[in-house]
Amino acid sequence: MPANLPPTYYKLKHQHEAAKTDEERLSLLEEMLRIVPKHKGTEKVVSDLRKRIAVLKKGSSAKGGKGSGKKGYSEHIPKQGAGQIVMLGPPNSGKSLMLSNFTKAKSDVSATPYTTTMPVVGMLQYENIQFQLIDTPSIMQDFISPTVLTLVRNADLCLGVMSLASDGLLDELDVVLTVLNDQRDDAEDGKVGHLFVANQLDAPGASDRLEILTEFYGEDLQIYPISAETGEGKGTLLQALYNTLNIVRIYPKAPGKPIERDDPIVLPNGATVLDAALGLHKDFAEFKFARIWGPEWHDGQPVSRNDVIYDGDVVEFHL
Ligand SMILES: Nc1nc2c(ncn2[C@@H]2O[C@H](COP(=O)(O)OP(=O)(O)O)[C@@H](O)[C@H]2O)c(=O)[nH]1
Ligand SMILES: [Mg+2]
Repeated sequence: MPANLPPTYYKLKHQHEAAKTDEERLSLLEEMLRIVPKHKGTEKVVSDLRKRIAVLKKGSSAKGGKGSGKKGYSEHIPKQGAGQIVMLGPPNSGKSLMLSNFTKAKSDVSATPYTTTMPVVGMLQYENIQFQLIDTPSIMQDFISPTVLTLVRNADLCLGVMSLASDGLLDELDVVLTVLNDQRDDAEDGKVGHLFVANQLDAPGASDRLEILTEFYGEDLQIYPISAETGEGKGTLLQALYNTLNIVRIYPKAPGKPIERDDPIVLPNGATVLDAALGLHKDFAEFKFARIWGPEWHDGQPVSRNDVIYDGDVVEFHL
């Protein structure tokens, strides 16, 4: 019986085949298991995934604490979706609750500090695209795991997660800023963007602490007050994440077919018509001509391959 698996499943499967470490494999298998529709036709796939996950889990606990050789997560996590966003913050700021409440992934949430010991990946839906959101082990003054540093360096965007329930808020923010500044010096292109959330807006005393935070940092940092618990502020945050990632969504249109805006090609801001063609498929690189729709253009106007396209444009390629 055909399983009818969603395209994302095959994408993950492909990444799983290319994965270099058991940790990567495990997290991809877990993600596959999460997204597989559960019905009669997928029973075999599901049980196979469960078995493989069990085997990998056993393997990693058998390796124990010391273990020689390379351990997975000091390498980076393969990027998925429209941008990789790495959360960074002190213990108990609510990183794991954000991941659990804002994505389909689950990360252990607990009032016990340092509950999160490994990065956890989830997909964060924004309109018609998804960002990859990564929960990380908490950082503190004199210890940051090398894993977290690697993730920060490779991220498209870092999201500092602070807690409005904490009296140590300003000191904690100092630690996060130090890490971000150090990493920025090391990052290859020197510019990993960052935003902050002031989480736990629903906690007692939160608005007083937010006022203090804004007074000290409101001019220098982009700070978004949210509650991972109630979801307050989430919409504004998502919009800000999209803007800071500096990407555009382009909609391909087949000749003679109506314009549809459900399945965009995501490209960096400043991308050209040729980039959009390549984003669609490598065969489109040789297109004969292209027409475009959008506020910057006349409807259906011909464009050349080096023209820069804008967020929301619709492009029709003729081969
Ligand atoms: N009231 C409230 N509690 C929160 C919020 N976010 C996290 N918490 C609580 O804070 C504690 C730590 O959360 P967790 O996500 O594990 O923090 P992490 O260490 O940053 O991953 C847990 O008890 C959560 O339930 C929030 O927005 N509002
Ligand atoms: Mg956590």
